[in-house]
Amino acid sequence: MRNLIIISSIILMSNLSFGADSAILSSPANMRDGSSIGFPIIDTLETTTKALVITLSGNIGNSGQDSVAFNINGDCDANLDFPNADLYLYDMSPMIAFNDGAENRAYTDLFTQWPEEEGTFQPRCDFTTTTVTDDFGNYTMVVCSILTTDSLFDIAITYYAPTDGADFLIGQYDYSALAPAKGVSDVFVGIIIDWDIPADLGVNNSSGYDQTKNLIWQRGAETDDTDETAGCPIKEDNRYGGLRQLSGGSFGGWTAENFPMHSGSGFDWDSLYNHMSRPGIEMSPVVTSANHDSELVDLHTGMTFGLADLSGEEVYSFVWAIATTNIGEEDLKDQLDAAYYWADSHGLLPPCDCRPGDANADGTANVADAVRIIKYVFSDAYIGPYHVCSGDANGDCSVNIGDTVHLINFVFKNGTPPPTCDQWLNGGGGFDGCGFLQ
Ligand SMILES: [Ca+2]
Ligand SMILES: [Ca+2]
Ligand SMILES: [Ca+2]
Ligand SMILES: [Ca+2]
Repeated sequence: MRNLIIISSIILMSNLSFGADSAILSSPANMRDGSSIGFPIIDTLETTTKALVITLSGNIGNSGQDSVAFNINGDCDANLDFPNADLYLYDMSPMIAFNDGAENRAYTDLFTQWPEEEGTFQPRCDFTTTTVTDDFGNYTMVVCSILTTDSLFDIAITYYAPTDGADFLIGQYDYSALAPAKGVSDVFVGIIIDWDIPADLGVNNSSGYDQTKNLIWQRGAETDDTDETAGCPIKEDNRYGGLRQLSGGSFGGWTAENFPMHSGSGFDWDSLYNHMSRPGIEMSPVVTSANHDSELVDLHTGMTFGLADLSGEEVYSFVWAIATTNIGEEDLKDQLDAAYYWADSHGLLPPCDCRPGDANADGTANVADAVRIIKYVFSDAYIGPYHVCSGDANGDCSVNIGDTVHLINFVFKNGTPPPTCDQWLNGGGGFDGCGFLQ
């Protein structure tokens, strides 16, 4: 049965800057008719040179609204068959999925479903915007909260937009269950982005990932150099949009064709649930140099941050960052490394919680983990939640058969135990330290 929700606000369309200009009025006495009111465009969040539409319902980008979509200043595209090819981030939303015992359920606000469709979010508040200057520089912080349309789950959202040189956006999602959902233990929580990285062929993209950094990117396709010679010197395959999970170890992620998971009439919720509940990273299509041009399609990126136990009063917090570039993969990675250190220096990342050697994430490091590592080496079995740290029993910052040997020696021959999280991260106890939690 569907709960009837009446949203009590009037939202004025606005694309203004922050602060007092934020054109939102709320009234407890007004009923919104979802069939006649457009998607609430709330504001424009700005980093040093880029801007992005944010809305009160959790959606970002809002279908490339007004081309305020984390584009690159001074970008260009002479592909007249696709004149909107200056968009980078078409649409983005948090997502949640779980099985209620009878069926798979999922929620997202991708592709402007709000507010009439099930499986999506609605605003709980107006944005609260703060401009902050601290020891590390200037940034804008925006806070709001959203609710699933069946009133089961809440997501408190915080955006951090540095404005003094940095061009990444950091977001934090705090997931919790409301009273009707207490007792729901296995909830997949994550984020979904329809990047439309400009390509010579529309928005057909390739994709890739760096699992050690929980980073998934999409890339434009360079198949035609006539636009470059005609005055737009930017090669499409130097254009990237990337998403990196900064806190915790990623449960899984994917890139996939927008269809058929989302048809013109809405999401296939089973498909979204199935994507979210599969550990590890799946790329589609798998792009090789041989098929680079012909296999490309319009992709989106999904990332499942983790499996949350929301049965009590727990709040699960995850921090992520996005960035775009038109000068190549290394710049994208540099921006997202900078985002990691920005988040760390601002206290956004949780304390060290990895268990090196506990490759199967069951709480202890033992023979079962040695078996899991062998399966990983030979058949790419899942190691997590931290892809490197969780499997790295001997603390040398990589996962291989040496970690199996280390675990066997530890269990059967009274050998050296795996490092603690802090030793793995920072060194000590005979371990060199690996730098940051991977
Ligand atoms: Ca896309
Ligand atoms: Ca080109
Ligand atoms: Ca284990
Ligand atoms: Ca190792």
